[in-house]
Amino acid sequence: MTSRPNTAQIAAIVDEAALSGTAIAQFTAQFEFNVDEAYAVQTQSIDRRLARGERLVGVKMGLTSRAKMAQVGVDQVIWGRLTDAMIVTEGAPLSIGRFVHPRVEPEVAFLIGASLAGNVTIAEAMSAVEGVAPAAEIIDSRYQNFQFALADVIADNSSSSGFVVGPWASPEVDISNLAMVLSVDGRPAQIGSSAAILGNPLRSLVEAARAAASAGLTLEPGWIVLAGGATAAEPLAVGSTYRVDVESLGSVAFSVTA
Ligand code: 0L1
Ligand code: MG
Repeated sequence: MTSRPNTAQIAAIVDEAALSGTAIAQFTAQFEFNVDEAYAVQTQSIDRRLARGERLVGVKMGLTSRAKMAQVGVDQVIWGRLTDAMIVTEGAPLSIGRFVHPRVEPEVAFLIGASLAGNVTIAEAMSAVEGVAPAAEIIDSRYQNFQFALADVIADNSSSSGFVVGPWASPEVDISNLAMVLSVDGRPAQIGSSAAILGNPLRSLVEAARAAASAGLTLEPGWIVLAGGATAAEPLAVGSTYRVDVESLGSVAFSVTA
């Protein structure tokens, strides 16, 4: 173990790794680093983005399904912040030149219609939702070999990198058990159910309200909450097209360029 940098210095390291698309070593392999410190780092790294002009547009929940936990060997629900710079426009090609080793996973997105924060019930969470949509999250761990421990991934804004959201549907749609398929170049690569997301993606929204409040944040009207991947993620390859279909909600697709 070497002497450790402070949280602001660690925030600068993860922020610069994300900006330059350069892989870094896990912090937990170098010094003692706990979850509270990791969330402090996440806040400070996002503050650096906001200082550069980015805007907070929501929250992502991570590792909300067993498939996701198994893929990365971390078994706790985590969260991160979404900024406008992470928005991928549907239909526009996504250039992955700035990423380290990007992957994509099928998700359900919530559009927040009324402020939500703290310990809320599923019914309260539901009544704050203006729309639900199929979504794809592009994750990109900044750690070498996509390997990390819990505190590392939290400090890295829970691998948040990009997201694309399909058409908004009515919040009246029952999203508790919808078939979800992630296709690569027209072939199904991952098949799952929205029930894999904490039993019901609305539970993930409840967790998002609690998590945001722990950092002094409120889920604001107009914000997006990504409920988490229903299946393991697939690596992105230049020239390929990725599509997420969610039963009753529709689909969202994007293509990848260098
Ligand atoms: O569920 C997720 O969005 C994943 C968060 C971090 C773990 C990963 O990079 O796969
Ligand atoms: Mg995700």
